[in-house]
Amino acid sequence: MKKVKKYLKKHLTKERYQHTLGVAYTAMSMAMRYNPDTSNDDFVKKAEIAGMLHDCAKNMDNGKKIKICKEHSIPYSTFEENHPYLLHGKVGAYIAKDKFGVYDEDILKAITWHTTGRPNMSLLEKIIFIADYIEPSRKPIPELDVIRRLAFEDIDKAMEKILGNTLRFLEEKHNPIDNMTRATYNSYKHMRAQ
Ligand code: DGI
Ligand code: FE
Ligand code: FE
Repeated sequence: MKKVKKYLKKHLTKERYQHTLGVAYTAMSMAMRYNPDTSNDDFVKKAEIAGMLHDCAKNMDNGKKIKICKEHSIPYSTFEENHPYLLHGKVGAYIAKDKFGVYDEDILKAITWHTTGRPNMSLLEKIIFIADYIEPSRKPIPELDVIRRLAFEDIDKAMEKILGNTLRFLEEKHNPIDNMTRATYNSYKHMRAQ
């Protein structure tokens, strides 16, 4: 973890580093709450690693992100090509693996999908997605108080609410929306309708 922290301090802005620590601690708290095997802390440790690394490629310039994707055959959509900031998850997972030897697929997926989510997310993926949204240094967002409570009470409801609010926010700002973000939202909405 020392090596990871050193890398992050070098490559992230001060605010982004602070956010990263907040996500890691929040993810660990949620992992303690939802730990599928309470006889050990493996899951909590995974949440810490995923949280620490989720935004490791956030401050990388867009050209470099595209270059890494091309060089390492990481598939990306035309939408992502036109909005390369959406690629920081995929590139981040590559760095986690290549630079820090993280091979756990669940951790790599949690990093990969933390921005748009995806249908059928694992528990760890949901935890990172939610921790990213609710960590203590997040600027005030509508309904943050409700979502923070839901995060520890009903994780799927928290997912649905975050996705719904994110889509509303993007639509209000007339920002284009990635199909994956919409697909993720629909999957949680349907889950509730069943
Ligand atoms: O990297 P962070 O800022 O910590 O958080 P993030 O990786 O979740 O990125 C958040 C931003 O991504 C937020 O402003 C909403 C935006 N976003 C999420 N889905 C989409 C999207 N932006 C566009 N244009 N389209 C999407 O589908
Ligand atoms: Fe991010
Ligand atoms: Fe983040």
